Amino acid sequence: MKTIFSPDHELHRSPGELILGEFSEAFEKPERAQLILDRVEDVKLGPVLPPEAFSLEQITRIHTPGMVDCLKTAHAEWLASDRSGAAYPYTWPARGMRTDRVPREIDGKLGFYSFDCGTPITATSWQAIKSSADVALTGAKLINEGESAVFSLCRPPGHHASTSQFGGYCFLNNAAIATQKLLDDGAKRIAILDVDYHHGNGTQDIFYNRDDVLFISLHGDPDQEFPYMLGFADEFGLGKGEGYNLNFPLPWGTTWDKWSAALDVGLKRIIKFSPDIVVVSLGVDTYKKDPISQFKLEHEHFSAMGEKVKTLGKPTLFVMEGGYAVAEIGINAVNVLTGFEG
Ligand code: Q9C
Ligand code: ZN
Repeated sequence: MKTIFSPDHELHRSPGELILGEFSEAFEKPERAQLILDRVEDVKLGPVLPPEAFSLEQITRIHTPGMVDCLKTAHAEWLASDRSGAAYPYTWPARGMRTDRVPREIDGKLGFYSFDCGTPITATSWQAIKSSADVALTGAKLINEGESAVFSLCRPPGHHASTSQFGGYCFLNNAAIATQKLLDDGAKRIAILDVDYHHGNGTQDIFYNRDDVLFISLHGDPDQEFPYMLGFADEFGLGKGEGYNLNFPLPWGTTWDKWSAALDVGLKRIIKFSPDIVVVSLGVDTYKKDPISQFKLEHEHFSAMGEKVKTLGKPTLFVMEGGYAVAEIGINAVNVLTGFEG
């Protein structure tokens, strides 16, 4: 399997995040991508290729121009307002407030286009964010050219980002952008399988009204876990999209037997949908030693996960999402890929 990777991911480095009431070291850090790449090379998964640079139009198929512009210019505006360090939002449009206009000042704008305070923008973040989307788009292009599976080693991750809000360490929704390209290039139906520990709220929201994209997510119950306000079992899609969204919220402590039973149900739904292509939002924060997560998957379960996805028999694009047990992130992520390859 080919891997798409860009060293530009290093240009995004969060100075820290607010956790348990304290400003602490960020979990989403550059070492993650490097260790996954090291493992790809160690097991000789296949060639590692750089991304192609795609036009911004491919990104604005999913995200609003205003949001994209904010990601690009926020840090310069931050500095121009006499700040230093990374740009952090701190206030958001609450119920009853105006969302029909974009605030003029940087603090208002950051709040308008985000939904949490854990996703700061540095001077060089945009280049990393754009490269991550290009990594996903290049993977999509290779699938279109006939590859049966590609690994887009994206960083920063994407599945929490919606059409117009970044958050949860995510800026652009790489999996959604790749999915739209696959459709634009001729696919009729795409299934997105999100196995990250956290609900892919951005991806769900982006495709919630559509029947050409089936979104399936297994994740920590939002009654217990981030993002708390989406990802429940009664969210089935709306309008044309009704029946094309399926969530499996699972409790803290979930082990492979329960997790894989839910996956089997999700896979059955995918088979019934008969997609042309499967996009996997590949987070490995379901691992038992993940520092911010509460599932109990072990190394071998990631291989078994890949084997199960393989049974779909569809061209498959793997898009890297979360996973914060950094020392073992390479083993877990690449086990899914080698499990898939058999
Ligand atoms: N106490 C992804 O995995 N905050 N994003 C967690 C923990 C946000 C995770 C706070 C977690 C976002 C792509
Ligand atoms: Zn996650």
